[in-house]
Amino acid sequence: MSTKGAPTFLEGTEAMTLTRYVLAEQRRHKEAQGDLTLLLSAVQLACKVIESCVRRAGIAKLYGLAGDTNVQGEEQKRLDVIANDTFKLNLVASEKCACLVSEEEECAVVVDPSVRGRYAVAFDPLDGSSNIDANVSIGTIFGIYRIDEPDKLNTPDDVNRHLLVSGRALVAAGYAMYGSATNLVFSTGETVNGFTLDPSLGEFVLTHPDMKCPRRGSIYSINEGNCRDWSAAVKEYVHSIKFPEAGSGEKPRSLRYIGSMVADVHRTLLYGGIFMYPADSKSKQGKLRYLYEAAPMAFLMEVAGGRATTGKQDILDVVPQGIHQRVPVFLGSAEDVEAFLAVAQRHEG
Ligand code: AHM
Ligand code: MG
Repeated sequence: MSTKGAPTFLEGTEAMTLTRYVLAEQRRHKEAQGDLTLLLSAVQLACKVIESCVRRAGIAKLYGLAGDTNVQGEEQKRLDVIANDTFKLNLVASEKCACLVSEEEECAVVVDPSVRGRYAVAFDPLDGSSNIDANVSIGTIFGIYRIDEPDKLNTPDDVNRHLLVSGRALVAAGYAMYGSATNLVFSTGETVNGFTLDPSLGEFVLTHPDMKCPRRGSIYSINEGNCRDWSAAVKEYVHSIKFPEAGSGEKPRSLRYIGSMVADVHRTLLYGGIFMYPADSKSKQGKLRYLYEAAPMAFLMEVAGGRATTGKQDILDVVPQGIHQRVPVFLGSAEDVEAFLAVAQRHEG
């Protein structure tokens, strides 16, 4: 075959990398100033650094507790602390952030005016901490908001006014999953795209363009150990999918529960089904935090055609009262979430 006149590429360089993708998106939006592009580069780099620490954790003796507890009263693992510092340093260094909220920090971090940008990022630097030492998939979750008046972040009230807003204000959200491969899935609201880290290139390559959550799935995902404390609605719904009515043509669903939200949501996005972390009689608000767990995942799920609800309202419509607020979470295939909502609404009466 003649290659006369054709550009020559080194092997691998034709791939649509995350860097190229984000630049192409910036060019498509004529009004864009490139700030979000630079911020996403910082997120990408932070995820690569965290992935490298996760991969070497056993050898570099990074497993185990850091000896401290975070604002949720949970023991911090060494990797939790490393991931938090990595994310924070990279975001601040981008000079595109005005403030940050992290699962591992009690208060919002306001960036010094000399390097302050116009975005807020809420993140869980290493989600699924209980799985770290067992080498089970864990991840990083992030949500990005625009701050209209970054120079007016002077008091805690200013910070709350900008941060305690519904997930509908998200301009981008995503997660990295450190699993058998490392994925970075993100959206700026039009499509959800999944990238896989090619370790030989050190680049995230587009492997899952325009991800769509199937309308219906055959998997349910919930910590069944909490069933004693569930509401009557959750008990009834879970029973109904395990014991479908005779003659309905339905088969009992399969249970898959990893205990890392990132991994459970990633599978739900790909295969469909429903992921649930409900409120129960012991945890009245549920377990998952709004700004850096529930809202970013709900944003991705809705863009991918799925649904995400607290059981009473769409997760994206919740306006949190505090930066670490928890909410009940039911998300996944639209038809499965709607079947749960039908049961929940009947119980609400
Ligand atoms: P973490 O942020 O401290 O890791 O906690 C959140 C995690 C989620 O990844 C996961 O969905 C959930 O906690 C699992 O909780 P449980 O062990 O109660 O089932
Ligand atoms: Mg978490």
